[in-house]
Amino acid sequence: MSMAAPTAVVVLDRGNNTTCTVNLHGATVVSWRVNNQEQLFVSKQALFDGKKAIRGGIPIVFPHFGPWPLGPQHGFARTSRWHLEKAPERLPSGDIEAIFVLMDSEYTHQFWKYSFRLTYRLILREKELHFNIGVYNPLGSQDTFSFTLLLHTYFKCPDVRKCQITGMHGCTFIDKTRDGAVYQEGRDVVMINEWTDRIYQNTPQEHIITNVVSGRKMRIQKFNLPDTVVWNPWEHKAKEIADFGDEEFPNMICVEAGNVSTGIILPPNTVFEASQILQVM
Ligand code: TA6
Repeated sequence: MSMAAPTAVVVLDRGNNTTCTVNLHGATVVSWRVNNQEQLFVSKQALFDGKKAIRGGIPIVFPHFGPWPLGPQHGFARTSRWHLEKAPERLPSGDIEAIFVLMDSEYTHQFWKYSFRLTYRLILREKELHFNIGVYNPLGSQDTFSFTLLLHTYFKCPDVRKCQITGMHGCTFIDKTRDGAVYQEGRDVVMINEWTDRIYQNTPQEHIITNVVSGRKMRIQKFNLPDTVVWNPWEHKAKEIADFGDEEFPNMICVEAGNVSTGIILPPNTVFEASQILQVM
């Protein structure tokens, strides 16, 4: 008798149609519904074959943001099978908590020799989703390693051209649409009306995105994640992405909290912690 594949999806259900769904492939949050309103974008072409990163939701980028000579772009965390360490549980506050873990394995060692342990704790509140990430270099490990880390969040929106993103004014950014040239943001709010792929550095802890789902605002708070990537492939690049619909680019905006400008150096027996809070306003 063949054993059924273990459940690949974990649902945090707070009631009132407020839920968060996590695919164990990459511990990718693939849905966050607040009073039955989906806040995240997942492409209709997204693949769930366990081979490719899921196109949408909140992929976890570790241990390397961007093209990586040692392995897959954006690292292996988003294409690894994570373990559910703590099943969804209601806290005294009424919020729902779940914890996911990824440890080094034969799969990860083919790219990166280091021992590590990633913990990913989600807390679903009434109109907020909290993320706490721990990166551990275990006791007994001989090696110091460095890594970059980012939450690659795809927010859903009716029309990206109407979104305004606060919190970038004065920040230096690397513009990947202009060969990685470095500029300074002069605008109080960033708006998107073309292919946009920018790594804003040392950004404030808070961003607000206007005109997301139902014309609401999304508040992003981030801790120990000093960089913010803003991405929309626009029409031309969207056509080049197989698991992204040609007509989908107006309905998403990636605003990604990360620590990607300089590698985080982690000696043995130490931990790096970072967190993010998303709030529907
Ligand atoms: O976060 C922006 C970015 O680095 C873009 O350059 C684009 O490559 C995007 O990530 C998606 O990357 P992926 O490997 O998921 O196709």
